[in-house]
Amino acid sequence: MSELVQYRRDGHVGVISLNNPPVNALNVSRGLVQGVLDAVKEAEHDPAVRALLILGTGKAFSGGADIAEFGRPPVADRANLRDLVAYLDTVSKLVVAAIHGPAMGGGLELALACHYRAAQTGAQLGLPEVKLGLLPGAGGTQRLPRLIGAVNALGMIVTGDPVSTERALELGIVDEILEGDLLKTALACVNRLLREGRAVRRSSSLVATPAPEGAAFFAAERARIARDQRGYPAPLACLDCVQAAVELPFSKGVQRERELFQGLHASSESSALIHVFFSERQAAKVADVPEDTPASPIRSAAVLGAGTMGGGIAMNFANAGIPVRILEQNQEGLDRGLAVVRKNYAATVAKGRLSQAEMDRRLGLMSGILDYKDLADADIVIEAVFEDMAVKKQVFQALDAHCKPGAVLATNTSTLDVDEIAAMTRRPEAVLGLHFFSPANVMRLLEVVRGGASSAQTIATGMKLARTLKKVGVLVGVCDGFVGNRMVHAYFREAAFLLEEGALPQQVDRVLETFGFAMGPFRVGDLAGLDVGWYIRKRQAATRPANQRYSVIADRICERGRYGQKTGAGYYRYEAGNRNPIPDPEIEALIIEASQDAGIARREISDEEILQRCLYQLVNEGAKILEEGIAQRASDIDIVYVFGYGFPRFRGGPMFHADTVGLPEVLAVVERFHAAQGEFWTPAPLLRRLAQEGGRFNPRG
Ligand code: T1G
Repeated sequence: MSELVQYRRDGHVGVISLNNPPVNALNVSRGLVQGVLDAVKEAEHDPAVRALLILGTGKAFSGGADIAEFGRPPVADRANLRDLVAYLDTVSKLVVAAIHGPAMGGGLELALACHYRAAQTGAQLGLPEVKLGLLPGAGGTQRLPRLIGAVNALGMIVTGDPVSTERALELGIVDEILEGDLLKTALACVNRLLREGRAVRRSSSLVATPAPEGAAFFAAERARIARDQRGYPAPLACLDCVQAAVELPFSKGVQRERELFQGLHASSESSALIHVFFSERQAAKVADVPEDTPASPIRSAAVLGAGTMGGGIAMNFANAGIPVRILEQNQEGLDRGLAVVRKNYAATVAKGRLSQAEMDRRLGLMSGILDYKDLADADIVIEAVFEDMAVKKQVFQALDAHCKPGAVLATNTSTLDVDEIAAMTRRPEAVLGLHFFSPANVMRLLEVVRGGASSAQTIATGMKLARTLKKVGVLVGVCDGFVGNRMVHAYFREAAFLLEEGALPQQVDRVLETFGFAMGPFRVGDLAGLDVGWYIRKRQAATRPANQRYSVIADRICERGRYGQKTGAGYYRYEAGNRNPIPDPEIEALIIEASQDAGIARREISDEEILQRCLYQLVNEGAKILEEGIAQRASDIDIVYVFGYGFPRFRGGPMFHADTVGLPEVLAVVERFHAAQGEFWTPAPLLRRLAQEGGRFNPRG
């Protein structure tokens, strides 16, 4: 028996325990699955055993197949999950799964192949394979519809979202709820079932209840999924499997599931989604700050500035149950800011995603103050004041004077030098950047900016706070724009050059949206507000080299008071109350004039060139960021871009995408643009080195 599985007989019950921390991933190569199969066979042939019990040790029943094994060559003479569930279907004795914590993916499929399922409250039961670009590949698409019907099964499998124990009981996934010690209550359950003479009940023998609309249900769902999940093949394959569960015998349905799984397993989308899954977790690790580094406890917080960012940041603390004060210069600003917060919560309540009581509870955790003295007992203070260095410096001098020793002082700056800000205090070791993304109460990315003086404890506090606020924290270094904004600056700059040379906003946006971005660069600009960038460019004008290429298009648009959606017009025109971008001849004329003024003869630009120039600016800048140590790893850059800038998850992030294309190919294109376009295309040395060595930004897992 593998050390990953324990087997023992307790009375008439053969108890099989999964023991593969942290989540009992159903590993094949190290023999966990084989161990379970061996235990089941031993129990099946032991006359003293009348029933089997399968459960997980630690915090989970099982998090599913071991994703770390994907992409590796299959291991010979080791049973896999399909072998195990197939054998379970032949076992003559009652098999009970006792579930606690996550029973996800193959873990739930293992439970579904048992005859009876009992679960503790607080368990999570789900088939999230679709989120990895896959589908449940161990019979789940055939067993779940037979247990809970096609409609409910399709909902779970296509969304990949887990259900609670109570919901699983309602649906029919779980047969009873266990209260108390898992093993004790599970054994009592099995012995009771034996006394009741409970028969073996194979989910594979049940009939899947079809949708009332019959096949029309699947046709309608297929159209909806194709529309809503463009670029993702897995959801449609999931639908095909559930339809097979309704229309085909079990064995045929399992074959269909296997065919479709293999197609997805080989897809670049799945590789990308698995890369994002692991990278999101890897980003939480800081190479030179061990995971057991003590973090400062955050029991109360304060935010400076009740504007859009300040209010959004404060909501994160209230949402996490942490009391938070908001400091403003005057009551009017405070009232305005708190009114926006209240409106945001009320909108969530109106959508049914938050109860009124919970909204009131969260608002009760927020209070407004006007005096720095009231910051004295805050464990952390985050400033979100005007993006101006002189203002930030004043604020940090005041914070240093009023905040208690040990308080962490954070700046929400998106581009300014955190070290310069920290130097205004007597506690630079307690200063860091916490760069939230607007809207701060929605966007999950949080760039944790380590200053040169930031202590390990301060960094650990920032990374732990990201988890507490349910953000994806990525540690970044100090430079203009850190990781995300530095890269997006290069991306927008190149998009503007494309306009000068012959493209129009609607063509560039269409190309990037076809690639998978939710919005192309010009629609993003109109949404975020063009005046933000305009202000930054004016600040940078003084230091911009005179001979450096610069596009005036965005400035000229702003000079006409066209800041985007908030003014009803930007790169596009907008009808009142409608966010749909309408190409505007006035902007086309402005662009053509800018080309003339720049002495550029406009030309037809191919979609491929547009895509390569926008993407490879990201990749080349990312390579420089990596080489300068501003990001710890390429996958951190991918996470910043997926969670903060809408890079399509099924492409894995800019650096993963470059690896997928192949770095020699990327370098060749960058060098071609360098020859044609000059300065902004100098290949990053790391890109060149890796391309020449046959390397990757993200080493293979
Ligand atoms: N395989 C390998 N490692 C896994 C894993 C898995 N399935 N699930 C989690 N981990 C690692 C994770 O990388 C992290 O590692 C640690 O465990 C803790 O994870 C045939 C084909 C189970 C709800 O998609 O949703 O089954 O960073 O921080 O917040 O049909 O992990 O510590 O080194 O997320 O308590 C389908 C994925 C697989 C579930 C626990 N299963 N996991 O959440 O911990 S495909 C999934 C989760 C499959 C079959 C198919 C969550 C969790 P490290 P964590 P958590």
